[in-house]
Amino acid sequence: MSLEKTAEQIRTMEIRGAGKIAREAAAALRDHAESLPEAGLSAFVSEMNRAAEVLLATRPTAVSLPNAVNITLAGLSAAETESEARALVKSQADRFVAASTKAVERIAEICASRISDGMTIMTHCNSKAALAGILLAKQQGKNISVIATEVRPWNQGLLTIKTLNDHEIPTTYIVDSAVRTFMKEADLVIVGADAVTVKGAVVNKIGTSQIALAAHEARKNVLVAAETYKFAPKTALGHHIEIEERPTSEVLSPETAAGLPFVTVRNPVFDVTPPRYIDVIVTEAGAIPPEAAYTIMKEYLSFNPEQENP
Ligand code: RI2
Repeated sequence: MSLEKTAEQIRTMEIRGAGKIAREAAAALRDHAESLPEAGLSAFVSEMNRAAEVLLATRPTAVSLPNAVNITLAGLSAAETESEARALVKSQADRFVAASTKAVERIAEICASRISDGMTIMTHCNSKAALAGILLAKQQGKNISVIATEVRPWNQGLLTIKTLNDHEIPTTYIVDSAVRTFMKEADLVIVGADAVTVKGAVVNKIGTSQIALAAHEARKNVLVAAETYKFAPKTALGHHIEIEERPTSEVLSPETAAGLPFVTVRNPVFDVTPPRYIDVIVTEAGAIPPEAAYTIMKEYLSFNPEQENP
C-alpha cells in the first residue's frame, strides 16, 4: 500500500486506534523508503521528511503518530549515504513495530494482574491495549464480565463487544449517557489513551473524562493502558495537545442540520481526564502513577528539554 493510501486510511479512520496508527505509520515510512528510486542522499532525506508531513497531517491528537514517525526517522540527517539512510529507516521501523506489539502484550499482563476473579470491568471505545488485558484475564481462567459503551458517533463500542463476544465474555452494552447509572455495577474501569501529558492527564476518546469522574464519585479505580509512545514530550515545553474535531455530519445529517439554522453541531472526538481521576497508568515499563509521566518521557522517549523538536 502506498504511503498516501495509508495516510488516507488513517484520516478516514479505516486505520484507527492510537497504537495501530503508530505501527501502520512506521510500516508505511519503511515501505515508502524501500520503494523510492535511487536519487542521492539529500533527495531521499527530503522525500522522507515530506512523507512524514503527509502522515502527521492526518489526525492531530494521538501522539503515538508523531512519536512513531520521529522514532522511525531518527538520525536520518546524520546518515552518510543513501543506502545507509534507507537501511536505517527500515531497521527503526521494524524495531518500532516489534516493540509496540510487545508493549501491548506486557501491558496486558500487568492489567490482567489487576483484574480479580468475579470482577466487572467498564471500558470505553475500542482500545487494543485495554482489551488485551481483559482478554488475558479471561484466558487466565478468571470469571469476569464487562460493561462496554456505545461510543457515539463512530460506535467503536461495536468492535469491542464483538471481540468480547468472540471470547465468550459476558458483556453489557450501554449508551454513553448510561455510564453513571451503571458505574455501581463496575469494579474497575480500564481505558486506553491517545496521549498522556507531562502532568499525567490522559487524552482519550470523548466521554472518558465523564467515566473517570463517575468512577471517582463511586470510588472505583481507573486504570489507563498506554504504551510509552503515547506520552507527549512536547507538553513538557508548554505545548497543548490539539483535540481533533471531526465533521459535524458524523453527528447530524447535513439535511437535518440544514433545517436547524440556529443549531451549531460540534464533534470533538477526544477529551482530557485530569490525573486526579486516574489511579494508575499501565505502560510496558510498569504501572506508574500519573505524576510519573515525565520520567517515562525522559527514560523511554529520550526527551531532552533542550532539544527544539522533541
Ligand atoms: P489503542 C482510539 O482512538 C481510542 O480513543 C482508544 O481509546 C485509543 O485510540 C487507544 O487505542 P480512535 O482512533 O492504541 O478510535 O489502545 O479515534 O488501540
